[in-house]
Amino acid sequence: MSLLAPTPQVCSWTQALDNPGSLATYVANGGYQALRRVITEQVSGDDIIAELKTSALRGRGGAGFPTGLKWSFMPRAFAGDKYIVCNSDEGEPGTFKDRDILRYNPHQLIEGMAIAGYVLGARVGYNYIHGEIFDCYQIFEAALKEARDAGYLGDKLFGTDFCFQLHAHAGYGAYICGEETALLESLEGKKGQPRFKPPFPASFGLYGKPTTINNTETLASVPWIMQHGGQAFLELGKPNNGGSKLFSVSGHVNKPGNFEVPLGTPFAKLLEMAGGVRSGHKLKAVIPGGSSAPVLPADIMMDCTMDFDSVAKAGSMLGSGAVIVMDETVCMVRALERLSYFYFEESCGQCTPCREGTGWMYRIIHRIEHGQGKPEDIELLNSVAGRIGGHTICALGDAAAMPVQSFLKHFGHEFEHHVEHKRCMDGTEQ
Ligand code: L3W
Ligand code: SF4
Repeated sequence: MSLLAPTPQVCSWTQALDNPGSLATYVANGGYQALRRVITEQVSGDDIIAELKTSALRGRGGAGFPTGLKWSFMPRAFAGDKYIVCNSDEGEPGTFKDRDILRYNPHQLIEGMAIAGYVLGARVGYNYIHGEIFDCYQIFEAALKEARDAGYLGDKLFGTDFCFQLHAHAGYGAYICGEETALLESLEGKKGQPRFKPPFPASFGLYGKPTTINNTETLASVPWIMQHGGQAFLELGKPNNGGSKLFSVSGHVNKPGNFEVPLGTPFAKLLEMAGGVRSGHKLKAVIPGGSSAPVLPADIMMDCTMDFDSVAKAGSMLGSGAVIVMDETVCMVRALERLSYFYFEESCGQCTPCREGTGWMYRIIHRIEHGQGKPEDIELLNSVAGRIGGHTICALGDAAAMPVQSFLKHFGHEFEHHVEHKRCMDGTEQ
């Protein structure tokens, strides 16, 4: 499978193809055939969902929820308005994969969304694109126009009665709008604040109507599954973790970037593909799934394979597949201070534990980092983190608490050193 270019096995897609994201390139490489087949042969929604379940495709936005199961929650017999929404609100620190699908392979996403519309009985879809990647919004808009002009979107597709309209929507850059219900609120023109769940969007979604929301990479994986079959997709990866996946590798590596590898690939192999740890330095720690995922020390990561179940077993989350690599020069107190500030800034403020707790955590870490920490601060930090997780409307609260708990668990000695000596372990004054 190739998520970043319409041709498989293209590693350096921008060099290999003149215009990788164009409709002509996509169609020349088999694009829109899956959509044509399912619509003209009237493949049943049940069969397509069964294929997705066989594929073991799991959500690529962070939660890893099984896509076939999610689609099965939609009341498909319901004749009223229903929606398919793509979450391209990529804002998780360390994550930069969905924007490259939008840039280099937008038609694969459009095809995946149209297939989803057909299966779920949605005649309208929206792609909500993060505000800070406006170039991607423009590229996606241009691809939508190409698809409409060529008859892949619109009324009576391929001469059948199926109609599907797809629109792009530019967000304004708030991280919280990547949470699915905040995204829906924002799409409705309201303040982007998460709703209580349940009800889940499958029963009460956009404008209160049944809605399925999937991540960009998830939906872009659907045409390949429809072309090659769920079993072939499953076999690309491993049981319960089908397919290949994009990993955004950043930090202290020689060749940061997006890498598409089968789920189950050893972390050591992925690190090697990213050029290894920058020369002369040693691996210290890795955040394997975006900033919300717990950090893991080097020895645990070097024994870990990159799939949802293995990373969970190792004590973290595969999340959105953003791999943040840190070498031995990183001060873990400084790194956590930076992360905590992000969650403090991005909390929407609805829940007291998150609104107040993220501020408390940031201020405690800030004073530890800046030589004003007190011995009781470390326990206080753990206690505040423990009172946020599981006590909020949405996962941002957990996402803010988990890094704190994992940094203290694996690198607590660095926090103690800062408190005791008012400086980093490498001797740097604060
Ligand atoms: C109907 C049920 N639907 C679950 C649906 C639910 C959602 C999906 C997964 O958070 C994570 C978060 C971040 N009936 C259902 C049901 N669903 N039970 O299944 O739900 P959930 O609540 O497990 O996850 P979530 O709220 O979607 C996502 C983590 O991802 N994360 C964030 C990444 C951020 C980006 C970005 O910036 N683009 O990807 C990274 O790790 O912390 O834990 O659709 O409706 N009974
Ligand atoms: Fe808002 Fe935080 Fe509550 Fe989520 S957990 S709804 S971001 S205050």
